[in-house]
Amino acid sequence: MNRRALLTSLAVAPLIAGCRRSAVASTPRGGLPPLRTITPGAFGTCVQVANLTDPAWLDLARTHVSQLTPEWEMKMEYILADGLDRLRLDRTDRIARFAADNGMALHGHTLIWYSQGQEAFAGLDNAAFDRAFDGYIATVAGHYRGKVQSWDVVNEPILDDGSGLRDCHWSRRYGQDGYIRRAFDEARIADPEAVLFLNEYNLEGVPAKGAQFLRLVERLLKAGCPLQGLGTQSHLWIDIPDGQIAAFMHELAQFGLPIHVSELDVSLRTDSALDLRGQQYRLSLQTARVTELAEVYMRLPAAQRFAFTTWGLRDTDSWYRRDDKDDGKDRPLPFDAAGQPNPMARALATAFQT
Ligand code: 9MR
Repeated sequence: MNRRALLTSLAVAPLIAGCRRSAVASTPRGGLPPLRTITPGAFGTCVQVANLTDPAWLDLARTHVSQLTPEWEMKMEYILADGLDRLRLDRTDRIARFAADNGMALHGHTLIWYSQGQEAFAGLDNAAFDRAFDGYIATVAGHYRGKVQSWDVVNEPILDDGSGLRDCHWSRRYGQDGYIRRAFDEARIADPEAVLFLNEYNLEGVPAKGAQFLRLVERLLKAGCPLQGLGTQSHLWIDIPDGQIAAFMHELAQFGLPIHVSELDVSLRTDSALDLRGQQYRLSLQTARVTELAEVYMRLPAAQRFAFTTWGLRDTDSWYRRDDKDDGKDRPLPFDAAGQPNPMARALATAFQT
């Protein structure tokens, strides 16, 4: 298949080239240069409104970050918590203001996700469902027009084992490709300028899922879907075989579209209680995974290096540290609880400066 040829007609690269600030040289801090100054594209993190009143988070973010992704307050779980008639945009408005005030880009996350919206959309007849689906995208993407520069229009459409696409309340109404295409078409209308992404996880670690994603992207583009960017979440794990991350990224790059490493973290945990490998060894494996990802990102053509986002800054900010299995020792993110660089931050800085 010739994905590059397919893409030559789409010419999306110039679209994002203009919205990027050039890297600014600045003084290393604590031995680590501000990541936003050395990352091609943007260096991003996720954010919750609660972070905006945490002085230590603010200091770290203003030093290293040039792009924000709302972690959950821009999802249906928050926006539709009071139902379809009373959209709650207050928290994302605060995040959007903070991003604008601090010269950071805002990445919208996420419009349509299989795991959200069931309750609000339950019991609607077909016509009401269509009005609500299109209306949600029109209202939310319309509200943030000019404030977000990019959107995860559809999140996580692929089954975990890569055997196909998920069946969900959206696919039951519009079909498995159909809901994705409809969401992109509506997002394009609501915000003609934003770069529109499809976002998915475990693409590097589960080859069958990566392959299914590539097939979906190819189908969508052939069908004329206004898909303009590819988000690979990169919730990696330490035992992904050497070379597998780079192999997937090479495939992904063949479309010629901007690539967003959109939610990087690498938990040190493994499933087996019999796994006795120590913390230092696990950190060395984590460094190897992150280095492979960052190095392959660096080898992408400039116009395809959209942004490199970690799913939190400090280990204590991570969703992994909030679940039942957490032992308080995991170090999935670039900074420790005190905001000091972890090996991950140094691995990123090394790769971005090479
Ligand atoms: O980190 C997010 C967590 O705080 C939320 O409770 C959860 C549900 O909204 O989503 C988490 O973020 C997910 C992201 O939106 C999509 N990819 C997987 C992320 C981790 O679960």
